[in-house]
Amino acid sequence: MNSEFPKGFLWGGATAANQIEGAWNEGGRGPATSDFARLITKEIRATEGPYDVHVPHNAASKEMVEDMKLHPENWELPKRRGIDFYHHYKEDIALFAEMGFKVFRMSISWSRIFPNGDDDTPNEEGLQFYDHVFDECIKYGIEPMVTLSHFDTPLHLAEEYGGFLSRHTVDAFVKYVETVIKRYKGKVKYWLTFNEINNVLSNPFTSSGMILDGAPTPESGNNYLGNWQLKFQAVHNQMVASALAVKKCHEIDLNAKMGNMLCRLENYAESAKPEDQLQVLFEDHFNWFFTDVQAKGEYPYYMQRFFDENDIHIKMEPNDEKILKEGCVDFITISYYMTYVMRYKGETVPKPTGRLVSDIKNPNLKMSAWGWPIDPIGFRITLNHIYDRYHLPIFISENGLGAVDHVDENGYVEDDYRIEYMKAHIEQMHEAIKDGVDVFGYAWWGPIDLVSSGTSEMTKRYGMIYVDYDDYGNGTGKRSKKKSFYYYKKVIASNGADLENN
Ligand code: P53
Repeated sequence: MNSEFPKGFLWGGATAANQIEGAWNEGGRGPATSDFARLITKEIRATEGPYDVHVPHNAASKEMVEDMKLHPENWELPKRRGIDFYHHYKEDIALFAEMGFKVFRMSISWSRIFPNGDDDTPNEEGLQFYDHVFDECIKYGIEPMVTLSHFDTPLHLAEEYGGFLSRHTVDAFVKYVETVIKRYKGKVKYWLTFNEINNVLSNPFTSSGMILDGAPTPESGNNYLGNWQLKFQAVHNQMVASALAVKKCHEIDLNAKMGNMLCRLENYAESAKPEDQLQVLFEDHFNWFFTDVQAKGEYPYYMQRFFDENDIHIKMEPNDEKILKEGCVDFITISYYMTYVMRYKGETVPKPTGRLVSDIKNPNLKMSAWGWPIDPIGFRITLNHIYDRYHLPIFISENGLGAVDHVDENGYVEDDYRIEYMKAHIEQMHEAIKDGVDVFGYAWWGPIDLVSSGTSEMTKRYGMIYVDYDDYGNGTGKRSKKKSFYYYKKVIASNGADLENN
């Protein structure tokens, strides 16, 4: 038997409001960008290309959003439905408690609190909903960890201000943050600012509320994606918003802590050629950049040359550098799913790819059904790299496997593939802890099946709890336990000492 994990290790699971809640127009909630992210099925990917070049998941025009408002029947928009957590939260949290969760990572839907994002007063019904959710968690001794913004910018801010391209959105965000931290003081100890903040480079619409003037096609969507000037300006504004959120958090609640959230991309060189290794360095910079600013409070040296030679001019306000310095996060969180392979592109000065899944296959790794390479050892490597760089406590805010499940008539799924993935990653996380890395918790992504972020599919299931809905919202919504439910329960009960699948 292995030794145990550190005492008080926070085992649990992670979700996001836009992928579980549904009830998109109930309880006074206003529309958010996620309500306009269409279903991208396998068939669509086969004809139109990989999901991360798609509109309007990653980019949307005013015309497109208008059409979705006027003719919703022409579009399949699953995030509006989620898994109806809004009406099932008691049942779902009870199931998490049965697995022994110590932490539940979730997000607040900003437009449930401020329907337009920038209203004068908050929506009391929205505030009450999260009171109920947190109370339910606390009842079972589950610590809520709350993401303030997880890919669902209020639509009004996107349409009228271009989302985080505008400082108006920064001000609105800070007011929202102040409102929820005050309201939930004593209930919520762990906060995260922006989910996968680096995702603005790939999904500027859903994550930052950036909206196009002209009609996008997959092609112009890509051109837009290549507009680094706009994207790095939005990133800057989000960095400032994040720092201001940290400051507010510390002012309001001395017991609360605020973390970042980075989609961690660990890159390998395709060969031992120095040029390939140089490409790794370039890509690493575009990943570390976000956490360097959020954890060290200043722009890293390596960005200046990239900005200069690509004609990128970040507009800063007089106090911005001071704000960044004063708003460093208390802990680091990452999502970890896969690793990437780099081949030299012949550039002296790099350009970020803005892609979420590597084009170059790693022949040494198996892939998920969605083409995501599975790399548990990469997890240990990445944890060491992060700790070496920041020396801050680390929380795994996401790790998981999206797979096609075959459910039997009793709602049971024999998901050994998911158990194997989980086991291998927990083992490597344990190795990292033994290496000396300070990891204080682990949240499995999607402990209950939910709508995929990238493709809006239900078919891409992550859960240990099965939810009876298909991609089109057909089904009873009934919850049932998969084999992995019992496995994770055992892992938690033994504090990670018993990882056998039996
Ligand atoms: P889905 C791409 C690559 C890595 C992480 O993703 C990503 C994405 C976005 O598609 O996002 C995170 O649902 C994100 C979650 C998301 C999860 O990974 O596309 O924080 O909201 O659901 C898994 O399979």
